[in-house]
Amino acid sequence: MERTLILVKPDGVQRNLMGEIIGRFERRGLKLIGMKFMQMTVELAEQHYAVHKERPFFNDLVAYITSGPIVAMVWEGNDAINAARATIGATKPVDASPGTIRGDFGMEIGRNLVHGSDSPENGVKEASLFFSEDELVSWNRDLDPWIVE
Ligand code: IDP
Ligand code: MG
Repeated sequence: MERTLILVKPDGVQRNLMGEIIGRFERRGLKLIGMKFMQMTVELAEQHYAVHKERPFFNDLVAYITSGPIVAMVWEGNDAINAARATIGATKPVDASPGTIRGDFGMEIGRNLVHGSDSPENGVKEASLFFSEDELVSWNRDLDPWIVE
């Protein structure tokens, strides 16, 4: 079972797309195990995006992700990483397929609405950066036999 950290970035919140974006993961069949509405600090943003520290866009990225509140979530499932990234679409919204979140709602790479972890290891690591283990909920979903074989 994989975990992925999903963020509705500040543009998603400001554009009233929270429900729309969350609904896509929910309808896909991923299982929500943690959620919070929060303001990221610069410290957390720098930790979360540490791999991009040397990139020219790093400062803009930190400014963007801390520019307003976000929704942080952990979703669980078999192949949760790939499923979530397919639902999110390509990093550059103009290259993202219609039907994906970025392909349906985005225009620019610096306003691409949503974050999803890129590997199972990073899913676990990023989830623990935003959530303590006791903030994650283990629960039985009655629909599971209709979603998971
Ligand atoms: P991802 O979000 O699809 O995993 P990454 O390459 O991990 O994409 O980049 C992290 C975030 O950094 C992107 O979602 C985007 O917000 C921002 N970003 C990536 N490349 C650029 C760029 O060339 N210019 C501005 N922002 C960028
Ligand atoms: Mg990434």
